[in-house]
Amino acid sequence: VITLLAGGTGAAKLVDGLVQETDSAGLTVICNTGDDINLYGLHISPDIDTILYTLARMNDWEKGWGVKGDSFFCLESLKRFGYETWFRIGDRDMATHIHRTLELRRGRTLAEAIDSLRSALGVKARVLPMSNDPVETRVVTPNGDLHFQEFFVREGWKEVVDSVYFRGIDDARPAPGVIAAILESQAVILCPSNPVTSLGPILGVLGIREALRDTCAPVMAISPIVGGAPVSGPAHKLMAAKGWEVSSLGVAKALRDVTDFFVIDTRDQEMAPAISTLGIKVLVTETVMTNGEDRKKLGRSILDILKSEQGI
Ligand code: FO1
Repeated sequence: VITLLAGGTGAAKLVDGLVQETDSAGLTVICNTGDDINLYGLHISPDIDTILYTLARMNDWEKGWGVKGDSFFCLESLKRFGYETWFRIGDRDMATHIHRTLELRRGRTLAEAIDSLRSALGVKARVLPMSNDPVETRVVTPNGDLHFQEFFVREGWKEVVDSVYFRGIDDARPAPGVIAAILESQAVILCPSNPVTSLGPILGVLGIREALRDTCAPVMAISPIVGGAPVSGPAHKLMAAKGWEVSSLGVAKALRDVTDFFVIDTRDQEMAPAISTLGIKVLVTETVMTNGEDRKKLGRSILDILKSEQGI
C-alpha cells in the first residue's frame, strides 16, 4: 500500500505511471484542495479531479487537466449570458462539479462527495481531500490579493508574487483516513508537485507534517524542479517569494524534515552531495515525463527504488 501526496498535473503524471506498473487498488492519493474554487455556484476541485480523471483513464494529457475530448458548449452559453469564462470548464467536467456541489448541498462532506464521484467513475484507488474544511490558496501581488486560480489561469501567472498564504488553514482538520493512510502505508510519496501551492497546503493541515515525521514508512519526494526551472507551472515564482532557492536543493531544504529519500533528475546530479548533507538519501533518475511511456518508466523506477531500499 502506497500513499501519495498530490497536487495537479505533475502528480497526475506520476500516478498514471504507477498505475501502469502496479495495482491501483493499493494506492491512496491525498490531494490538495487549496486550489478549489467556486464558480457559477459550483464547487470545483481541480487537483482532485485531475487525479480522478487520470485514474479513470479520461484525463486530457494535452492540457494536463480536464476530460479528454471534452466540448465547451455550456461555457460558450455562459459567456453569452455575460459570465466570465476564463476558467475553461468542459461539458463533461461541468457534470462532475454539479454532482459534487449537489452532494455537498445534501450535507455530504467533501470526502464523501469525492468518493461518490470516484466509485461512479470506476476508480479503485482511494482519493482523499487533504481536508473537508475549506482552505483557499491566495497569492498576494502588487495588483491585489488573488485566488490561486485568478493568479494561475486568469492572469497566466504573469503577476509579481509578493507572498502566498492559505486562508482557513489554521482551522482545517485532516479528512478522515488521511493520517491513518500516512501512518499505515508501506511507503509515502510526495509527488513532483509545486512545493509551495500544491504540497504546501497539504503539509499545513494540522497533524499531516507530524504524521510524515512519525510514520515508519519511507517518505520519498520527487523534485518538480529540473535544471533550475519547474517542469511546468509557476513554482519558480512562488518558491522565490518564499525566499527558497529555485532548485532541487531548494525543494529538498523545504521538505527535509519530512523526507527520507529524494529523487532528482539526472540533469541535477551535481546537487546530490549537497542534498545528502541534509540527511536525505538522494536517488538520481530521468524524472521528466512527456508521454505515457515516460510516465510508465518513472513509475517503474520509483517502485524499483522502493523495493530495493525497503523491500516493498
Ligand atoms: N488550467 C488552466 O491553465 N486553464 C484553465 O482554463 C483550467 C481550467 C480547469 C478546469 C477544471 C480543472 O479541474 C482544472 C482546470 N485547470 C485549468 C487546471 C488547474 O487550474 C491547475 O492545474 C491546478 O489548479 C494546479 O494544480
